[in-house]
Amino acid sequence: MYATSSSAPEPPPPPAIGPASRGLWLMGSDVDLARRLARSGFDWIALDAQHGAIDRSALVDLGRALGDVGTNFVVRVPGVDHSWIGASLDAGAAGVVIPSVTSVDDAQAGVRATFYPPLGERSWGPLTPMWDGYAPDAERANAHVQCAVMIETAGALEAVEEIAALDGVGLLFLGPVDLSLSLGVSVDELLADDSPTGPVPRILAAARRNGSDVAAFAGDPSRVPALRALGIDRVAVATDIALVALGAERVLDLT
Ligand code: 3PY
Ligand code: MG
Repeated sequence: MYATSSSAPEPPPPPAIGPASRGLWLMGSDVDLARRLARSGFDWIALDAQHGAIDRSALVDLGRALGDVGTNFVVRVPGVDHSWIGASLDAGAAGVVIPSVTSVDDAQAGVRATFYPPLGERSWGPLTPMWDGYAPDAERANAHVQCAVMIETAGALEAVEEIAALDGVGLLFLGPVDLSLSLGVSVDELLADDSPTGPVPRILAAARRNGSDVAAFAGDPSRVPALRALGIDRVAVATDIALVALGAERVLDLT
C-alpha cells in the first residue's frame, strides 16, 4: 500500500528560541565545556561569534559536538554577513541571531542569507549534518530555521515595524547594551521604560502585530526580572562568563 496524501501534515517545528525559555550565551570555544553546559538544563545555547572567541573553525567543532548531544543551538553571527550566516546553518545551528542591523535593508539581507530560494539566497554546502546531505530539502530547512534580527541600534528601532513585517523574520532580539548606548541612556533606564511609546514596548508591539515575539540578552541573571516584567520571556539568562563568576562566588561563600 502506498501512503495516501490524506495523512496529517507534519506539525510546524518548535522554534529554536521558544516561548518561556532560558538560554545560555556562550562566549568561549571549549568543546567539552560546551557539551557539559549543553546538558545542564538550558533550553537553548547561543554561540557568540560576534564578541566571543568563536571563529569559523571553532564553529564547526562546536556544531558537531552540540549536534552529537542533540542540543538546540543558534549562532549570533558577527554581523549582517552572508557567509557567516550560511556557515552557521551548515554547522547545524537551528537559527541565527543577526546583530548590528541598522535598517530594513540590513534585515532583508540577513533574511536572504538565512533561507534557501525562493525566500532567500542561502547557498547549499555539503558540510551540513542536518539538511539531508546531497539532496537538501530546502522547504524543510526553511521551515525549521529561525531568523532572529537584533534590535540594538537607533536605526533598527526606527524601522522596527517594517523589520518585524518582513517575510522570514521569525523573532526580534533585543540587545539592551548596544541599544542603550545607541539611544544615549543607561540599560537600567531602557528597561525601566514601560510606557507604550518606550523602546522595548514598541519592539514588542511590532513583533506581536506580525505574529512573532521578542527575545533578549540578559547576560547576568540579575537583569532577567526587568526583562520579564516588560513581557519578554525568551531570555539568554547568563553567559558562560557569568556562570563562572557566580560559581566562584558561591564556592568562596561555602568555604
Ligand atoms: C547587546 O546587549 O547589545 C548585545 O548584543 C548582547 O550581547
Ligand atoms: Mg550588541
